[in-house]
Amino acid sequence: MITLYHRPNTRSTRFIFLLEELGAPYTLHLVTTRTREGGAPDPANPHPHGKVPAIADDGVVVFESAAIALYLTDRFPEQRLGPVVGEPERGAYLSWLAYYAGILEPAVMSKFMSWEVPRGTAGWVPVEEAMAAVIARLTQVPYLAGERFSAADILYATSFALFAKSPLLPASPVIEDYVKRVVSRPAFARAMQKQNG
Ligand SMILES: N[C@@H](CCC(=O)N[C@@H](CS)C(=O)NCC(=O)O)C(=O)O
Repeated sequence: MITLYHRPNTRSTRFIFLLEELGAPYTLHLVTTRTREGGAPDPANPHPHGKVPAIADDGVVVFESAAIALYLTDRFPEQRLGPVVGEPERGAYLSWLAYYAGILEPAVMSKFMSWEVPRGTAGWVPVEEAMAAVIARLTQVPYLAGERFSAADILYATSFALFAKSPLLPASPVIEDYVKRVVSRPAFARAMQKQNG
């Protein structure tokens, strides 16, 4: 049984989406976190900074979105939501999962905070350059790992959906179509219904 440490309307909601896609047995453990308005981390949350998401799988703790996505798709391979070791698409899958945490999120936050990204020293790039790479990929193939939907798409498309009307991300019909493809999945609707616990 998987326990998802979760606060509604946060990055942990996308893991209800993934768990629903996987048909995995799970329970939600609602926790508090810091927010822009205040709030405090919940001591029950195993994430080292009290952030969500985190999961526990019969005592095995995993935190950070990219790691949780990989752990869960490896743990439930029969649903084919992440290419496994030996499949050629595994390379793209791992790369785009790591890119999400290491480049896309810092790029979006840099723009949000109006930080100039120091070229040549920062490990990430300005958001316009990151989005150009994502758009180039999604122009070649329908999903980040290739022809098949994967957990990487849950991370990216739910983020893009959140920023759909914001000037943080450049407008792109490629991204709009991609978001539609992902959020029209029935598991997304189930996640939205279940996310309040
Ligand atoms: N790098 C983390 C980010 C998680 C994160 O920042 N989650 C927010 C909610 S969307 C949170 O828990 N914030 C509380 C805090 O920063 O203390 C991941 O990708 O899983």
